[in-house]
Amino acid sequence: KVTLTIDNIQVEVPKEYTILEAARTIGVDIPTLCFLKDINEIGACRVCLVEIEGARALQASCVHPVAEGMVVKTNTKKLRDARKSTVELILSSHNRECLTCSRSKNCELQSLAEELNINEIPFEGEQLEAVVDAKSHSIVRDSSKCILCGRCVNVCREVQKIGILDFTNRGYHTEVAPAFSKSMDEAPCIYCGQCITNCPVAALREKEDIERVWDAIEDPETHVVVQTAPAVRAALGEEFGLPIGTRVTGKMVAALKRLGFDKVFDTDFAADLTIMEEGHELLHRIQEGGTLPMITSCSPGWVRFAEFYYPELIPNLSSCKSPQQMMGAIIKSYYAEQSNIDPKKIFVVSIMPCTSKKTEAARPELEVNGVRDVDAVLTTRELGKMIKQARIDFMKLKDAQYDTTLGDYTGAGVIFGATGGVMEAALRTVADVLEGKDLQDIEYTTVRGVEGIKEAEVTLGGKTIKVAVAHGTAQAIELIDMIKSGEKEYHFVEIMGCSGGCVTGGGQPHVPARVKMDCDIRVERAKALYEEDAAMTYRKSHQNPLIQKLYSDYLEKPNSHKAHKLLHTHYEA
Ligand code: HC0
Ligand code: SF4
Repeated sequence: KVTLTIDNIQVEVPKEYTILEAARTIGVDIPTLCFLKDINEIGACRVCLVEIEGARALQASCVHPVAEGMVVKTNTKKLRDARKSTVELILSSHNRECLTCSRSKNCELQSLAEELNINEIPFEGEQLEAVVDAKSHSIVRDSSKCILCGRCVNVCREVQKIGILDFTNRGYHTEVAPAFSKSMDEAPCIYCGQCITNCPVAALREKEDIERVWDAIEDPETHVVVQTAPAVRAALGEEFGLPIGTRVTGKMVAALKRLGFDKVFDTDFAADLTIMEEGHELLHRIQEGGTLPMITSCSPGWVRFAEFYYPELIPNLSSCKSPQQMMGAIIKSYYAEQSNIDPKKIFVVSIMPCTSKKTEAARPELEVNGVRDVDAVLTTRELGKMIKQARIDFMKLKDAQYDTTLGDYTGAGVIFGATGGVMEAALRTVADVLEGKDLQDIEYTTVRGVEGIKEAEVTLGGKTIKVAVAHGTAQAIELIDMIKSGEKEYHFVEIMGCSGGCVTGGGQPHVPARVKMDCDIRVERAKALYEEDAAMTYRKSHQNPLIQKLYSDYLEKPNSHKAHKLLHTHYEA
């Protein structure tokens, strides 16, 4: 430990701390811009400057280590002026269309300018011609909004170990873009959107689809059905100022009904359906000597990653479509038939915590007879915007229930949204099938939590099943390498494209870097899901009465011919 003085307050902190961290322990919040805890600690933007007694120049507190006896000042005129000039310089060449910007009011640059009391930009910098790349279904890159902080570059390179984005060109012409200034859809980008949720401004954002959804709602001829992914309920409240980890399932359903959707269903129902199909696929592979380990294929970021970087693993991917797609396929077949609605008049919208889901919904190999399962995908953030556009007072909404038919779900479906959730849900069902009874011990806590790679071994019906879970593509690489080298053998592996799973997907509400310093949003949001699971009557997918009805009325049994036609696919290298 070392003792130092910050703003006349003595503080004792571990010697590895930076000045920035030390200051926070006494409630002194030094402003930052490029800083992203553990990911982008490069001291590049010079906003976090402090004065250190005896040092000649001002120092970047996010990279400067503490030292015994150090005397630091964080709030002097000199510092305020220096920070102000730095931000003014950034703003001078920034596209300042704040009024029409998608990040207005949750832009970290905007809040900083406000905090520093910047009322005018004293000089006009040269503006480079804007490059707006909106070619992909998922992500828009706008160079005129980029402040070259490098946060996205390091997230993609270090957290995801992919490295799509980098600084290109030199000096004044520097830009952050895929190599050779390719568009995002020409680069092997998996659309995980981690670059978006870590961008302080609007240089990276999702491709919005709000208008198309409003049009569908307004069209009296169109029957608009919406489904909500498991993780959305754990984060939507943040758009309305609720604390991270507040579960808002009932209010979300109420809001969707107010927005005018004809039916509100839960993707969790289809998560239960996925477990039925995937669980039986696993048992079949184990019993018939199929390709093992079987690897989940519900995270579209992960599927793209496998296609680009590990095509040899494609036979390992489960043939099950993701819950989002299964839900769409069931809505346009079973539900359409039951409700006597022409499937061509049904427009399926999904609310997803994910940007890659937008591209998944457009994949031609997932279509059934040339018809898309899902017509539009909105992120959690876009749903937040629609609710605000409709001027619905979210906080005043009374909890509402999902519509019946496809709105019932179990706790197993809910936990899909957190890393390890799909595995735990699958184990709950596979265990009952192999043991032939309704087991009571259903919490597989070893696969929960944010540890990089999680493993478990369960002995069921005299058979030992080995499983592993990875989240985020960096961890996926590590796990795959161990499998490929023969160091590890598993029957079943869950991989999600984002660290933490869907709760921290690229479509979830933005959380400023300063908040992420003290709070692991993966943990807080996951808690909301495990809480909902614990409160459910049914916590195993096969116990969902509607799933049982769907099989007896329509699909016959898991992996039946009909189930294959609607709910499975195959990926090609
Ligand atoms: Fe997920 Fe899903 S759990 S990928 O994390 O499997 O996006 O929330 O909707 O499809 O259910 C995301 C979340 C889903 C799907 C489900 C799966
Ligand atoms: Fe990298 Fe993911 Fe962003 Fe693509 S979407 S650039 S893979 S972080």
